[in-house]
Amino acid sequence: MVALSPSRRLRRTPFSEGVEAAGVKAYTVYNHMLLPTVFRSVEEDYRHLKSAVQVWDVACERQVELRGPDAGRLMQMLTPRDLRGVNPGRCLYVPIVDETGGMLNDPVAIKLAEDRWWISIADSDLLYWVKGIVHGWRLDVLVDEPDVSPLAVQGPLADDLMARVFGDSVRDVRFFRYSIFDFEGYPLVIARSGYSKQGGFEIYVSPGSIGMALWNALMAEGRDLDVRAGCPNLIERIEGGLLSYGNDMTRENTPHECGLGKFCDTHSAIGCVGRDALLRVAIEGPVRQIRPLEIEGEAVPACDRLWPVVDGDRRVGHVSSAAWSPDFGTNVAIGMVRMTHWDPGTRLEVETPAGRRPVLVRDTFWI
Ligand code: THG
Repeated sequence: MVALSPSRRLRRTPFSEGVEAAGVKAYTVYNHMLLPTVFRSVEEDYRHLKSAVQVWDVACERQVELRGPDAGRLMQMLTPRDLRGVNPGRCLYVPIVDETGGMLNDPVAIKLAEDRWWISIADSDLLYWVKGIVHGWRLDVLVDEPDVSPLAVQGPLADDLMARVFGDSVRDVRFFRYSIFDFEGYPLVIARSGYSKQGGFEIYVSPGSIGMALWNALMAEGRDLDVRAGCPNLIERIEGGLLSYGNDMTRENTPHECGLGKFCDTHSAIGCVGRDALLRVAIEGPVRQIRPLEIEGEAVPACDRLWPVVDGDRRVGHVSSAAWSPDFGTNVAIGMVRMTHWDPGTRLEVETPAGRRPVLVRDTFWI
């Protein structure tokens, strides 16, 4: 690969200076912002994530803030997940769909107050969809992108590191809940969440001007824990079945095809965009769905386009993400498979750039 040309469109983050000092080796672009993908090597980063603690610049998880009397009504229009009974202090993984039931984003929604939400978005320009709905329905709510930059602390030693910086009470934050903690006089939202299965926190750093002070404090306090700069790890996220919008799903897919039916309460989500379309697909059930797939043979190259999954000469699905897993000694993959071929144990083939390989449909992800 070649270098990325800096420009105003390709946004840096409040932590970019720390990321560069830590020796970042590769970036991707996510929500028009830099997102590190490799520090030492994907495999070395993976090993370290599973054994120590890492600090991740995930500022690219931009917030769409909803503020005003109609914020709650708008949030429920945006997702088929039932939000009644949700109180401030909660984070929720919510599918966002268009009027056809097609996935627009799969963010984490944070309820800050009855009249205030953050939508912590995956890689699509959700702000424009939200502003369009507000304008079309004449809702009384302000929508914008605040100066909030998530910093994730992930790994088995995350609690120990966070307790040193924020005090022991940070250990009491429960999964997908948040509390407010002070850093140098600034109140910060800290949630137990993050894009790994190793456990940890996400700090919603605001304002960005304190970003490097917090980054440096975490690095200094974690020295003896072997804290390192890290980033979402391809191998670990596939093992854990964490989906990537734009890779594993797009507007072509319904939440049910993505295995996100458990986050849809389409009957009770009155007023949500796409409800009629989803009621139909919820009754019928999807005819293809995301599955964990094991690709046999040597390590496969990076999956930067869909790899056809075939039964003989018939295309029955595709692989969208794949990586060699050192822990499981096989290529782990995420794909979409037609219902005629999706039963666990089904043996198919996948057309990779390294040739045709046997592929096994699994029951569950690896972790
Ligand atoms: N954290 C925050 N914002 C984000 C992400 C994040 N925005 C972009 C992207 N990640 C959104 N996608 C996901 C995908 C999976 C999860 C969170 C965001 C996730 N899933 C858990 C799982 O599948 O095991 C838990 C889901 C649940 O039980 O509610 O965490 O990571 N702030």
